[in-house]
Amino acid sequence: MNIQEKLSQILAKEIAQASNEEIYHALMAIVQEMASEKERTDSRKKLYYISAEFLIGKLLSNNMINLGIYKEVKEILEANGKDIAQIEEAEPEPSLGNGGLGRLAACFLDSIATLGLSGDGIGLNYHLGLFRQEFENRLQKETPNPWIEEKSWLKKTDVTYPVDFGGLKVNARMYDIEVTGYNNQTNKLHLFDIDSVDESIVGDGIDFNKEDIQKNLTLFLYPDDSDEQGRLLRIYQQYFMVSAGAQLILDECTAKGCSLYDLPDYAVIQINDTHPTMVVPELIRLLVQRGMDMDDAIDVVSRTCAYTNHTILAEALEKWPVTYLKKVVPQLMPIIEVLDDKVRRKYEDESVTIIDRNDTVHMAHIDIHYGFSVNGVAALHTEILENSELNNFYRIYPEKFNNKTNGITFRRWLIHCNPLLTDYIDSLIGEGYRKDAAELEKLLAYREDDAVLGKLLEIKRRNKEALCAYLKETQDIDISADTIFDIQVKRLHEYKRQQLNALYIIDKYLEIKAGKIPASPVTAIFGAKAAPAYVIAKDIIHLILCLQEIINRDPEVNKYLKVVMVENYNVTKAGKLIPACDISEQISLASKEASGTGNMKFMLNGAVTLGTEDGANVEIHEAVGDDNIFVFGASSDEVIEHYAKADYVAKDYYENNAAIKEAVDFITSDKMLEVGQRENLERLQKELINKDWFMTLLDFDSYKETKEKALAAYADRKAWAKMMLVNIAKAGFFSSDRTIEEYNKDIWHL
Ligand code: 26V
Repeated sequence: MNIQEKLSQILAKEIAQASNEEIYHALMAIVQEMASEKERTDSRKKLYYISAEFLIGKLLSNNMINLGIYKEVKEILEANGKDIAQIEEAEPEPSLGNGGLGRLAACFLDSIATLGLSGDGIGLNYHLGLFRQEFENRLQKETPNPWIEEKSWLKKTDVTYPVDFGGLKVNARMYDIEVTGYNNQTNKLHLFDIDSVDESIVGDGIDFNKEDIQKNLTLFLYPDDSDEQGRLLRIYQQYFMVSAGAQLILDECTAKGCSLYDLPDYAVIQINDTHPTMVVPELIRLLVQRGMDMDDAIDVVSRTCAYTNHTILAEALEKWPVTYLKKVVPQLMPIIEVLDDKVRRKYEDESVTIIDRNDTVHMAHIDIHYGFSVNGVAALHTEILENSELNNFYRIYPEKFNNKTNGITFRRWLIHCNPLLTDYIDSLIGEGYRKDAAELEKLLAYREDDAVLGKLLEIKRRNKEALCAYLKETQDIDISADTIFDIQVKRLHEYKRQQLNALYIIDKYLEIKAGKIPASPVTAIFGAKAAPAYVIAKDIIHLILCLQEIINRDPEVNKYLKVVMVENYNVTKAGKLIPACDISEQISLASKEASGTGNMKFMLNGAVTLGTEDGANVEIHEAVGDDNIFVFGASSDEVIEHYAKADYVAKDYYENNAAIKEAVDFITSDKMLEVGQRENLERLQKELINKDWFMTLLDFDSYKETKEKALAAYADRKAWAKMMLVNIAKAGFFSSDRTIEEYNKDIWHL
């Protein structure tokens, strides 16, 4: 039966007569059937990618692309008067991650399946994904974000495991989501859940009773950990995930005939940041329970587990008080104590212990001592781990440390989100780059080809027009594709410095008001969610929304400058914004952004980066060369030195730099207070003048100067198109297929 017949059969009516929801569900059924037919048979050794987050996003179109039926389905729908974009709207987005770390895990699953490797994901089945963001009075408001419908991608299994929290016993049930590879096999994402979760306990906004574990265990992604109950719930979630995961891993290995002593020949566990770290003591506990002696168990587990670090921000490195662990996972504490004791006997250095003098357990230290590999996610990041942040560990275990520069799946971030560019690339260099991303370099042959350059500009223009229409429809905002689209989309965090971009916008606004008319009109576009308890981050959102209000309605200014804050930025919106971008803002304080992956998505879609020498920007710079990127700001060495000497004083910049002073003062001007809240704006202003921990003012001049250069360069359309072309051509290195090949070659050995 062909797809058209199948579709009509499932719908039991004419396609033209069916609703978008009905078609979505019918296509889901077809995809699921095709995907299961390609289910992988396990090889002896298997990878388990264990992660608290898998930011998979909507799945329908991506699965259809990977199964090779997307175009056919699109045409069938068109022939019946249906638009595939409308069908996509019917799918709820599973936002099972916060940002980069979770999205990376999703890209990796796609690449693992595409490369035909034996590897599955293990995670949690959050009923409510990352909160939905709404703007009310120019402030962020959080509301629940459900995604599980009666028919969903989740397949309930009969696999269950008991999980014991000192006293409270629950039953973990496994749900599976099929992970299709591009022209290849199907792997699985295993998500654990309990049957008793109760969505009705959610009260106002995203409030809920954090103590009722039976009802809330997998209710929310990453619940707010600003209070003790929230932190305890995180430990419950983490242990639930790793205990069920560890039982699954041991079951699968023993089913393959593995003696538990040979575990490292059957399984490799990649620990995605420290959230799954308890898998180490839990596996040791289970092996001992099955008769192994403690030292052997520690040795076996240490040869099975590998750890990826995703941040050097101190506040993001997990440390749990012993009292918390004793309460939630009493059975693990004796094991953690043994692990600590072994370290203390071997090394005198207090900084490498697992339990410190304040009775706090450093989760990353467990991974480093009792895993066989430690990797950073970009060259600079790994270098900082080795030479400063984790130097004391690096000196003990230099052989464990390695770099794996992040990557993105081109199936979602080019083929799906930018069909115009994809088709055009296909017509120029064939489809080989889809499996071997390095082939994109063939595009360099067209560097001087006016027709090709003109076509790239035309495609960008059409994508910008599509974004204009989308923003008009969804947020009733009018912007023009004739302006430069300057985009910064990512989580809101002070180190990412959305506030630097905002200060530039204020400066520009003041210049226009003073009669200095810019040569090229700009639309500054933001998208960002702030953690619900992160006060300053929410103040920065407020600032941007106030600027949007003031600037967009000022007829003197809005001809040259507009500001748009996209509501509820998520994977789906990223897919609409990224193809329409001219200038990609990657302006974190050097040394703070471990890698960044948005930077790669923009580059692949022909945007030019305006960025600091941070994270993977450094490697993007190396790839495209000085002429095809705009780099500014203090270097990571300089920044690290400022922190070491504690010699950065924001107030000096504020007092001695007139442009900075005017921009910062404007935050609490009468104009701003007309539309904004005094409390938020004053707090933010004080923070910038008196603290500015992420050195916004330090880089203001250099940012402004470099951004002006980028805006001026845009005017020479042909030269700009060449820059676009080089960025696309050099993006091959940033395919997650390359990253996964490296993980496999150096760490997993599948
Ligand atoms: C976590 C937290 C949690 C508590 C409050 C503050 C805070 C700040 C940052 C984080 C980061 C968690 C780890 C993470 O998402 N890292 C990101 O991982 C990406 C994939 O490797 C990488 O591209 C990003 O640069 C990195 O920030």
